[in-house]
Amino acid sequence: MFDAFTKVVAQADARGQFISTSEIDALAAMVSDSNKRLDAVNRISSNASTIVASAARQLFAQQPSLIAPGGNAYTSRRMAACLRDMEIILRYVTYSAFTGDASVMEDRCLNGLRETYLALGTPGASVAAGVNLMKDTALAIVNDKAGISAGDCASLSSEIGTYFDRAAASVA
Ligand code: PEB
Repeated sequence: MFDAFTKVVAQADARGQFISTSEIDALAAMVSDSNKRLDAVNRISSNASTIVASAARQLFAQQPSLIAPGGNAYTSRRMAACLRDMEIILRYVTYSAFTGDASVMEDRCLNGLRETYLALGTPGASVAAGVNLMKDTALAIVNDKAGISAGDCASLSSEIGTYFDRAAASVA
């Protein structure tokens, strides 16, 4: 499990070189934007249940067969497992955004998840669709201008978007 700093160290050490100026510049940019990063993580974390519920409602509206008899989210037990899975994935996205590195999510959440869904008969493409819906809601909340001083969050938003994309791609 790396953060953006330890990842750079691991890569420099693998090359047997000092940390490069461009690596330092990239980390300096990250540090100078760190209040935005913490605000974004805080906004996603404190709205997690809204993000999960809204994405799940949209997913089941778009793919009603999931909640019809025989569907993978049919019965309260499977519905609960599905909502829980979406919350777990969202939680690892927030860890990745916090540390600026996806390795915690790759190692502890995504590694083997596709195989788990295959074994369970859970449609991975539908999980990916749910993750994409969470991405839309989460980024809308991150970019909400209300109650915060105006600033450019474009690169942070696109970085956070890549964590959702990775999660979706790993199960699709
Ligand atoms: C991954 N999900 C399920 C299971 C596991 C995970 C290990 C089996 C054990 C259980 O039921 O609890 N667990 C989950 C995860 C981590 C972890 C991400 C990461 C650390 O430890 N069904 C649908 C939707 C989708 C869904 C498409 C979007 O129709 C999910 C939600 N996951 C789903 C369902 C089950 C499940 C289990 C329904 C139960 C399947 C079953 O028991 O038949």
